[in-house]
Amino acid sequence: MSTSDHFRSDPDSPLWHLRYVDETGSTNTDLLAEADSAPDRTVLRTGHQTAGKGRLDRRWDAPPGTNLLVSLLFRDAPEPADLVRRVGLAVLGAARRVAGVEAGLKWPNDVVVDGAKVAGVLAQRAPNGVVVVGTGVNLRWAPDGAARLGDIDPAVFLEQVLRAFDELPDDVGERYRSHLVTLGQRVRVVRPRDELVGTAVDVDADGRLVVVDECAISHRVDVGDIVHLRPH
Ligand code: BT5
Repeated sequence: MSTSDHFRSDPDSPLWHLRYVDETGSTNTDLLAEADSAPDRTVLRTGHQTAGKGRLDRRWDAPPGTNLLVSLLFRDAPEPADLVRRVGLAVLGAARRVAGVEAGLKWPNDVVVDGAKVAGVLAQRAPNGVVVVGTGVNLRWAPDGAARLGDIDPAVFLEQVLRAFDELPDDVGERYRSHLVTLGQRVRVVRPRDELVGTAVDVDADGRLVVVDECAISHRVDVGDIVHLRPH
């Protein structure tokens, strides 16, 4: 089944163009293929992905009908890093409203509850500058070691994500920092070619994590996975 609809979170916000398909490969891939034609703020949700994508060619899993799987397309977009922050904060807002759960953000793109991943965000830019940001939010199902928010209708959760997105201030820098549980932690940064251990002290304007290593040398990390370590 495939449906389409429009949604405006309040009278001053632009329309979201909502579409739903029962099954597809990846909602991010689908919207990237429409980068030349789809209107700004197109939202594609699916009940099941057969090739859900994480970062760095990893997979995103969810059994059919269990979780929120959605991608948002933005024209004239700011930096992808800014949109990743916005979507992460919007998922946080929806988790608070719908499930009463206070989630946090883990650099670069995770939403966590008590340290366990409950959602991931993937931003991709098309050659024409359009940015597609996808998120998978665990509602009724989570893999081992991950978290889920509970028996929540994915469509209801999505509406709250879009509302929370529209309520964000123009500059989300401070809000993002205040929810970033990575800051101040001892971390191991696992990068494609090496690892780095240090303390995460800041995120710069480009979204890079600033890590001070044990020799007090400061590193700006743009790609990598973070393991939160116990303090010394
Ligand atoms: C992410 O990647 O966290 C980005 C996930 C984005 C998924 C959405 S769903 C809608 C849209 N369409 C797509 O095709 N993708 C987006 P990353 O940080 O690389 O995390 C991927 C890793 O998380 C995997 O290697 C698994 O270890 C783990 N994982 C897979 N499914 C998971 C789940 N449901 N919950 C928690 N962890 C999961």
